[in-house]
Amino acid sequence: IAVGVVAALGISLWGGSAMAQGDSYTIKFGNVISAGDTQNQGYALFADLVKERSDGRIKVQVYPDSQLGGEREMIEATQFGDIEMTAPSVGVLANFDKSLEVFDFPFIFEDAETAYKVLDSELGDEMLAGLQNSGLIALGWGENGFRNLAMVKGTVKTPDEMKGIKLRTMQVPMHIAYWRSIGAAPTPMPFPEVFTSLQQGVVDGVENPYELLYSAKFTEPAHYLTETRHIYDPEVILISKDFFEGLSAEDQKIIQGAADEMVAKIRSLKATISDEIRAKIVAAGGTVTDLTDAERQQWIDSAIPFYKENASKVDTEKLKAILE
Ligand code: EAX
Repeated sequence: IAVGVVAALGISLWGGSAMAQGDSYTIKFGNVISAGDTQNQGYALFADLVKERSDGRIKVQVYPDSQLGGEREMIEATQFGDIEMTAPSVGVLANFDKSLEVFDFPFIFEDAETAYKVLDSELGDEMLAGLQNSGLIALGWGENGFRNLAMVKGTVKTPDEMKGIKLRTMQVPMHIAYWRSIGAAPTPMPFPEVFTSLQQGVVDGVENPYELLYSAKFTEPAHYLTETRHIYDPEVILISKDFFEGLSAEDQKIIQGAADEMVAKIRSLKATISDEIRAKIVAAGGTVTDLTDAERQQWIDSAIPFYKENASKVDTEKLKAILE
């Protein structure tokens, strides 16, 4: 999303700044991701670029590791301007803007390249722009990645084996509906509660990209992993709308430009991290199981009843456009 798009979205770049040209200020950027993970490497680049290009006037203070709370809480805090920025999973954000629910359909993207085609299209831009109605400006699509299963008691290979399994999910209605549709017992909770829930046996498993499973230490209790790649999870880089619109045009350009570079960096880091972390999980004693083609097909087929039930409940035009 270039500055041109920001302008096209009708954001006033020139008038009525609450923040005068040349002011110094701090942007608080909260996230649940571990410090040092690829996302936070991207956020750190963003902070550096913004500082450098504003000659030190604009400081971005990143708070990783759920220091400022869970994702829903931080989205609300950003809406109200208690913090300026956050970058939640798209599914959690879909609670605030239902048009994003189309990304919560399992197996909709086969690989990241296909996902990028959609995210970087007019459709993707439109979805980001729609967040203005929720008091948020989306600076771009971040990336969490493909989500895989991690179980405590043993490997799950087929969707049938999910019957009765208590699986921690995000607080995402479409995810909950899918897992329920295959007979699992989805247990939604915010990210900061997951580790303890796994340890205490409140849930039997969790699903997340390898990088987060590992850095959040979920793979210690849940070390039976299966590469299901059931959901591609883009994150959205958000900044408070009131705050952003109060900035000078110059500062808006600095922030948007740095965000564009952050997104590019995150994508390039994500291209290899999954395999690197997978190897680390195995080295640490975890079991990682690939699906055979036939098993993968069983997973894809398992989602058909869910699609039938839910395709008409979401933004059907957008869903169709993505599927095409
Ligand atoms: O956005 O809650 C989750 O499982 C997410 O993957 C995490 O918060 C990163």
